Amino acid sequence: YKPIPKILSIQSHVTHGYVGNRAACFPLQINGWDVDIFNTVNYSNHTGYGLVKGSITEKVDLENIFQNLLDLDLVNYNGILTGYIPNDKSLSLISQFSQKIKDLNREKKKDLLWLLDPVMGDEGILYVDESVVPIYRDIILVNDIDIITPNQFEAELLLDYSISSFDDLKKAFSDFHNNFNLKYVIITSIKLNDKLYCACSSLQNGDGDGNNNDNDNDNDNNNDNDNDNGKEKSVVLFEIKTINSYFTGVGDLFSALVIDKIYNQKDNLIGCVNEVLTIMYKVLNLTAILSKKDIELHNDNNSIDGGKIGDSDSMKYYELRIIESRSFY
Ligand code: PXL
Repeated sequence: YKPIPKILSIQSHVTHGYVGNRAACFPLQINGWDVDIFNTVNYSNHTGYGLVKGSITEKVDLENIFQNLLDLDLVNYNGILTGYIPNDKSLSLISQFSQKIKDLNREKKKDLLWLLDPVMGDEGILYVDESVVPIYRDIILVNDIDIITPNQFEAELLLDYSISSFDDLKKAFSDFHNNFNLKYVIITSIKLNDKLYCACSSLQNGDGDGNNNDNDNDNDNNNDNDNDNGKEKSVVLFEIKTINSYFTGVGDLFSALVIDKIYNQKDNLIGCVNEVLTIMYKVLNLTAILSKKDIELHNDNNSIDGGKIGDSDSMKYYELRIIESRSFY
């Protein structure tokens, strides 16, 4: 008997729609994960609607819940996935508890993968309190995080410089590996020379047993092996086919799929990202098709063309079709 893998997913909950835990948990469950769900906020809907009601999980509840999981020895996890965390206080506590859980598993000779998605915002707009920015820098420095998945805006916030050329991108990966001590880094979306890419970089110990191979994705644009502090750095860019709309929760689904794939095929970051991007395209494509159909069905004026941040009338048609996409994961 081999128990199914267990993961603790620490993200937002929304009653309506699919971001945070609502975007991540179902795909993980479909892939056979036993998902323990911690909700960092309990909101009506995501912040892109312009109007949000609900609450942030109080510090005292957060501490009590995590401490009780520890006291009852319920933290036998194979993975921790941290996403949307609304402020600095929650973030500090969550990172302390996550590190404690990682240490406890290590004592039991169990390797726990921690994927940290530094969810802060997108395209220049913050959707958490700005107090989290310096705390994310600190906790990535001091904790044993295996993978981070910032988008371009979040990577720039963490590094405190803009990434606007391929040279900047190379420097960004070097800084993440060397200064932040990270093995796997995925910049989930980045615009360079008017093209959209997903860029990933992994460190190997220079013994060539990792994955420096070409992969079979047509998107594979640039495979750049570099030497970082004596370790091989393998950088790959995937060009992304864009769909003309703003979707929310895309990064949350992406990170959930990455931790699933990397858990099942360690050291093959490039292959995993390749697989995940293929799934993401199918999900976004289906979402766009079904959004259009819903607008035709329910809206008298068919002028809505894409979800716009702050505009609930359009946003409500562009929730990710997490359930309809169930065969893709
Ligand atoms: O996908 C990021 C995200 C997660 N959770 C909540 C959000 C957003 C983005 O708007 O509002 C509650």
